[in-house]
Amino acid sequence: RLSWQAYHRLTDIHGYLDYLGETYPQICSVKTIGSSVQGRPIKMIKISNGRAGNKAIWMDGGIHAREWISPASVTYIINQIVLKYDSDPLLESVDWYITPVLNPDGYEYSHNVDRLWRKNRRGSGFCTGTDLNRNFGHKWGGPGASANPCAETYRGNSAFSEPETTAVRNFISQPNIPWKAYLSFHSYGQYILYPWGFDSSVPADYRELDRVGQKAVAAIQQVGGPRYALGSSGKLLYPATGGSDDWAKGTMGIKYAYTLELRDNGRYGFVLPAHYIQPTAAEAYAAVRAIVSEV
Ligand code: 0X9
Ligand code: ZN
Repeated sequence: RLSWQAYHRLTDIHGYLDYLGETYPQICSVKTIGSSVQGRPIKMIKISNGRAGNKAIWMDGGIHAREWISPASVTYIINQIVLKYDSDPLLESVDWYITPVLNPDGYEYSHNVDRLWRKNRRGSGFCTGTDLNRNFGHKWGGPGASANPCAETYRGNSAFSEPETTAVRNFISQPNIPWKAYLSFHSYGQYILYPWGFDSSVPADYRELDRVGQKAVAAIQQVGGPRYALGSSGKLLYPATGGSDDWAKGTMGIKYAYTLELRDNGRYGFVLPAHYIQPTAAEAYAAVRAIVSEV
């Protein structure tokens, strides 16, 4: 129903999730976990055989509107999980919670109006939008997140001021889900990043995050991908507060929190030609498998 040779619009992606829910009702259920500023649904697919003792894994894509390879790769991963679920013990041992487009308004805006739009679509006029990856509630309002609504990294009015981030908080905060990993998909730069992002310090267990990250780096190379760089985002990139990964680990206590910055290395940047979807998504899936098998 979806192809991975072109980038798709929001309704096609959501239609694909609904199709999976209808076609594989024993393992797939689709839930709207919230609505965007402009009222679009934020859809999440849960893939599970309902077995007690499964690990819970969260994945999101499309926090940043222009990073089209992220929803494309996350939907590819969904497809792989569903098609191979019965024949793969690794996939079956997980309850997958996956939201391919966390910023649906921004995603549509990047298709309709401004290909390089990053933020959500809060407000209107000259300075629109909040950077959702500066709006999560761990060390919100610190370095690397602007108080200026005109900035690309505007942090919002307050932590979780946006319905898109609130939807994640509400879902993840539910009791009795044994979260093991939180994986957020972005582009570009070919990085596997772990906390902290808020400054250049690292968590006490960073060696373990690095060990598992190395497995992901190796898995990507094994499927013919490039060598992704691995490290804490505050060191490898820049300090930036209010990210989803820091909140997942720092506030929610989810040990394995990663941001995957997919292709490319800057040649095309955010405007990655569609023929790169297939290899990029395949290496993202390999990285996910490597991480999940270690957590
Ligand atoms: O700056 C970001 O939000 C991410 N890079 S992007 O080019 N996709 O915008 C990196 C986020 C890393 N994590 C934290 N800073 N917490
Ligand atoms: Zn991003």
